[in-house]
Amino acid sequence: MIRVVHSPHATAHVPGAEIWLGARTPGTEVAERVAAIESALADLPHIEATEHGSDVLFAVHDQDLVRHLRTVWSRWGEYGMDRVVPYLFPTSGMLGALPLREPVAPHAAAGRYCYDTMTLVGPGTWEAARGAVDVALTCVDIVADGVVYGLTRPPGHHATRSAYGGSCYLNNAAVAAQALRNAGHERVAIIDIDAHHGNGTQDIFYARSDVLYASVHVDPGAGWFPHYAGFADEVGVGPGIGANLNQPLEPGTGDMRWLDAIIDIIDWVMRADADALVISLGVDAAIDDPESPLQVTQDAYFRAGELLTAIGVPTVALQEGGYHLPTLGSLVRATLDGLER
Ligand code: SP5
Ligand code: ZN
Repeated sequence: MIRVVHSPHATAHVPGAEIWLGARTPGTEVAERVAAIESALADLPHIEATEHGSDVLFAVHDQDLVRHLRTVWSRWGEYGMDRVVPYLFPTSGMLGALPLREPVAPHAAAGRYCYDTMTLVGPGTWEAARGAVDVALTCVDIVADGVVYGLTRPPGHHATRSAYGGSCYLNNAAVAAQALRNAGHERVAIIDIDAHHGNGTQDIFYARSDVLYASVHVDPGAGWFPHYAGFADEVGVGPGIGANLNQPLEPGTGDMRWLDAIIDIIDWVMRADADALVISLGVDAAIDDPESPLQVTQDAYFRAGELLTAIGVPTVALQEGGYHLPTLGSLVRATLDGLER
C-alpha cells in the first residue's frame, strides 16, 4: 500500500486572502485542503515527517530567499497589517543596469523575493512551508524501491531558486529530487501533472542534465498562469539542453489529449533512463477545479497513475494544487490507486 507522509504544521499556513486584480479575494489555497485530502486517505498507512537539516534546501534555493521567508513575518509586525503583501517589484525594467540591493524597509524587501500579489505570508507560513520540505525529505528517506505520497502544503512548484509566488514558498518537489540525487540516484525525473506549469521547478534545474523536468499544463500562451513560462520551446540551457519538456494544452482539453501528453512524457523519461521519479501531483486539471480550464475526469487521474507505474523506479508523489474541496480527496486517491503496484 502507498504510504502517506504528513506534517502537523500543514494547516498553520492560513493565507487568508489573495490580492487579485487589486482586490482582496478569499483565495483557494486554503488550509481546509488538508482535511479534504486526508478524508480520502484514512485507510492508508501514515508516517509523520521528521525534522531535517537545511542542506538540501540550500542546494535548490538561495539562502537570501530562505532567510527572508523565515524572518519577514516578524519584521512585518510594526505595520499592524495581518499579512505580508509586496507593493514594489524590482523588475529588470526598474533596475536596468543597476545591481539588485537588499532594501532596508521590509515592505520593499517583500517584492524582492515574491513575484506576485497572490501569495501572502502570515504567522504560520514559514512553519508550514518548512514542514512541507520535511515531508518531501522524509518521503525520500523511506521510499526504497516503492511509492510514497507526501501531503505537502503549501505546494511548491512555482517557487524558483530565488523567489516565491503562485501560492508556493519553498519548492518541495525540487528538494525531493535533489535529495534523491544525494542518495545516489544518477538521473532523477520530475513529472508535473498540476494544471499549471511548474515554472519554479523548471527554473531550478534548467541548466542541469541530472534532473529532468517534464510538465503537462494549460498553455500559458492562451492567457494562463504562470504566463511567462511553460512554452514548448523551453528545452533547457547549457548542459541542461534536452532535459526539459513542456506539453502546453489548450483550455478545455479533456482526458484523451491530457493522457496522450502524459504518455509522451513517460516515453521521454524512459528513453532518458531516469532511475528515480518525483511526481508533482496537482489535481487542479480536474473538470470542476476553479483555477484551471482543463477538463480532466477522476478516471483519467486513475489512468495517469497506472501509466506512470510503467517507469518502474522509486517514486515520490508530492501534493501541488487542487482546489475543488468536494472532489479534491477522491482525485488524489484515484491517482494513488492507479500508482499502486
Ligand atoms: C500550486 C498551484 O496550483 N498554484 C496555482 C496558482 C494559480 N493561481 C493563479 C490565478 C489566480 C486567480 N485566482 C482567481 C480565481 C478566480 N476563480
Ligand atoms: Zn496548479
